[in-house]
Parts: sequence; structure tokens; C-alpha cells
Amino acid sequence: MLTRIDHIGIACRDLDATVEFYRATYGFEVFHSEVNEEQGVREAMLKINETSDGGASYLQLLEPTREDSTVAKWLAKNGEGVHHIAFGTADVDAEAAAIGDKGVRVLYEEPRRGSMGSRITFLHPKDCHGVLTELVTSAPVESPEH
Ligand code: CMX
Ligand code: CO
Repeated sequence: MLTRIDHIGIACRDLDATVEFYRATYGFEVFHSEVNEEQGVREAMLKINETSDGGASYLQLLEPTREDSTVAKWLAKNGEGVHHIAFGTADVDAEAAAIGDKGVRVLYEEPRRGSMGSRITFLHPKDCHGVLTELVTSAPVESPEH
């Protein structure tokens, strides 16, 4: 079951300036930031609210760390803006398998590491009416064993 909007991923060229926009305009503070070399991003997570499944919803601000990253490629084509949405689930493996069985392309054979030790995978935007869609199982609240 998908139980929350975990985050909305927003591609930006200048992470610090974008963080400052969200702080000054809306009062959102950075909850967590990290570099994910595998994904080729420097990111800031702004927590918006906690959710009834024990998780939370965030904005994920993403700046590419290298020119060949997916976000750099997307920025070059589209400019800054909403890059993907992410649904939270207690079991990303089962959700990915079930959605894959419906004919939607799941981009990773095994979930990979996402923000704050989460496990993530992606669904191809061309199979999701143009929306790059991520599935997330966060750690450690939902998966203390990981
Ligand atoms: N949203 C909607 N459509 C998208 C898209 C996006 N974010 N990214 C690409 N597309 C579309 C393109 O517009 C293109 O469509 P057309 O053929 O009609 O022009 C098509 O998909 C292919 O795009 P591409 O530019 O050739 O890009 P690739 O196929 O090389 O990569 C994708 C697309 C989805 C496979 C790649 O972006 C990917 O693997 N994404 C998952 C990983 C990721 O996004 N990581 C960064 C975030 C990390 C995090 O959230 O933690
Ligand atoms: Co994301």
C-alpha cells in the first residue's frame, strides 16, 4: 500500500539559493541535507508535515553534482521545476513488484539508497502519464531492520 506523498522532487540550479527562497517565502527550514553520489545530486529535504502512517512529507530540492546526472540532463532540457513525485510505503520491494506486474517499467532491479537511509526505486515517466514516480520506504521508522 502507498500511504503518503513522501516528497516532491524539485530540480534547481543553485541549491543554496533555492533553499533560501523556500525559507524566506514560506518559512520552511532544511530538515536534512546530503550528497547522493549514485544519484548525482546534492539535496535538501524540507519537512512539511508528519503523516498518519508514521512517516512525513517533504520537499526534496535537488542540484546536480555532475553534468551526466539525470537531474542535469533534465535541467538542460526543461529548466528548473518539479522533477518527480514520491509515494511512501512500508514495503518498497512488494510495491515495485506489484506495480511492475501491471506493466509499468520499474527502473531498478533492487531498490537503491535514497535520502536519510531510505530505500527507493523509480517508475518510468512514460508509463505514468508523464510523471517520473519514485517509491520510498523510509528508515528507520518503517524499517528498523534496515
Ligand atoms: N519527468 C517526466 N518525464 C521525464 C523525466 C521526468 N523527470 N525525465 C525524462 N523524462 C522524459 C523525457 O522528456 C523524454 O521524453 P521524450 O522522449 O518525449 O522527449 C523521455 O522521458 C526520455 O528522457 P531522457 O531525457 O532521454 O532521459 P533518460 O531516458 O536518459 O532518463 C529516466 C529518464 C527517467 C530513466 C531517468 O531520469 C532516471 O533514471 N530517473 C530516476 C533517477 C533520478 O531521477 N534520480 C534523481 C533523483 C534522486 C532522488 O529522488 O533521490
Ligand atoms: Co526523490
